[in-house]
Amino acid sequence: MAPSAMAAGFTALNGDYYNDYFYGNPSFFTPHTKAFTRQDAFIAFTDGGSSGPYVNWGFTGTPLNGKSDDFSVRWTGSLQVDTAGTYSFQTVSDDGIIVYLDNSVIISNPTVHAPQTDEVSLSLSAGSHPFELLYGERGGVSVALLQWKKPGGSSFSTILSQPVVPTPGPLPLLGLAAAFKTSRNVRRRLRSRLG
Ligand SMILES: [Ca+2]
Repeated sequence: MAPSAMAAGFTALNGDYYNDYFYGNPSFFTPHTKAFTRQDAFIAFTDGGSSGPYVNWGFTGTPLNGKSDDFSVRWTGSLQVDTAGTYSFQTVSDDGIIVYLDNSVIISNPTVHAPQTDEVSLSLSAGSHPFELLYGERGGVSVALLQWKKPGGSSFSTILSQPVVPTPGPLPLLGLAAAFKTSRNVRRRLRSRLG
């Protein structure tokens, strides 16, 4: 398929989640063992401390269940650009964040900080661009957001994986709802059998 025929966005967005804070150090990730990996639909997560286009981290049912401090994520993937031109990228981070595109750092705010916005504008060719984002949460509020503004665009929007994959946040709730429904049906059947 020609690159221009593919939808703009991430063709894959692999999230490797780690149990400790990376302290803004890219060398943290390789020697450490990740807690789990999942495919994310976008990068727009918080623990509820900020308003915006966020979902909760969705750690329920993962090895980071109950964790809200001292974790890190390394997202890797491929960013598909359908139209050549000037793209603006914007992150909101709390805490450290480093973004690579085409194997170069395009945003770096690696310190422990309250939510901060960083922006960069780049000229990009149409096609596939290697992407990596390092992020970590030390304590308190956690926010990780990546948005882009396409050539000629007037506002930022969250970059989605194409095809769109389910958001991780609601899944555990859907699972609980299904489990609850099942247990209710089982109880009903038991009651009808006993009664
Ligand atoms: Ca924090």
